[in-house]
Amino acid sequence: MSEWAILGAGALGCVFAGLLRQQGHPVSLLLSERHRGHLHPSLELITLGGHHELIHTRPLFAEQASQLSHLLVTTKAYQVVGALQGLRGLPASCPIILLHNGMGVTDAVRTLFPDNPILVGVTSHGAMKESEWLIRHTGKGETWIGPANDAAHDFQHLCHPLTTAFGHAQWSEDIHALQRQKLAVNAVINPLTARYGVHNGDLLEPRFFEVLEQLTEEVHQVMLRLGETETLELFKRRLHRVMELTATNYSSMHQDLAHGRPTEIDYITGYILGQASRHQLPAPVCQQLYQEIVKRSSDKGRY
Ligand code: KPL
Repeated sequence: MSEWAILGAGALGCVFAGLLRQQGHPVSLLLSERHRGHLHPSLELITLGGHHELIHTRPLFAEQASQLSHLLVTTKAYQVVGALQGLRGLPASCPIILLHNGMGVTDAVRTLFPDNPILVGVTSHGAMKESEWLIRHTGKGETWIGPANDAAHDFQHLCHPLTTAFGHAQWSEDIHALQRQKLAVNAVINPLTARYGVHNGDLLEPRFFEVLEQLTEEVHQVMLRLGETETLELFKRRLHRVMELTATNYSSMHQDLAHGRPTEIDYITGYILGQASRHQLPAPVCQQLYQEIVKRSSDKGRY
């Protein structure tokens, strides 16, 4: 079985490491400098059924990149480029699958690795860190992958091991459309839940009705300009479904802000604002949320 390397030992990366290991794949975790010299502890995964499983992975550091054959990048959006820059020895044959939230990173990765197959992935699995190496899989979701450069067009076969491990993985030639649709959901749920300190499902309460409506419309207007064809009604239905399915989860932005980590605000709300300004669309709610999240992050010294 082929080995998968995971760059980004956050909640989602660790869950994916666990799911791949459960299917017998060797998995290596690319660790950052702060882990050097420390004993590599085992990952403990709390499965959807509540079982605790120890997951054995091979620790690797950037200078060992020449050993990689399949790379899943599960860092936060703002870490992708910096983390990949360290992997100069990556073989040109190694596909790089980018799984971060938000948009605006892929071009830089294409420039860094012009010969590697670059793929974008969109996933709706839920994951949460209980402590550094104790990870909870909080929701089973769908995973879609697709090509982000010419070299990646023949990589449909990667869906097979990923489907077996994750329960679902499908190929999309138009992965950017799916990435955009996920961005639209994140641009509504993430800043609102982070700003108000609530679970995803709480946004369905009447007290959020007005701000939710306004933000949804602003984001939808931008999406239309980006080529999206989904109607406002369908977008609202999709949003509600995500809020219902992830009702008891805290969004990733809520978790980042609550734990004093940097957020992906620039790649989610910031991206929407950039596009709104390019197309001269008003986006006052987006703008206000952006400022509030940035302020809260900087109050915590994280911006
Ligand atoms: O992707 C998510 C995130 O938290 O980043 C959602 C879909 C909002 C689920 O929490």
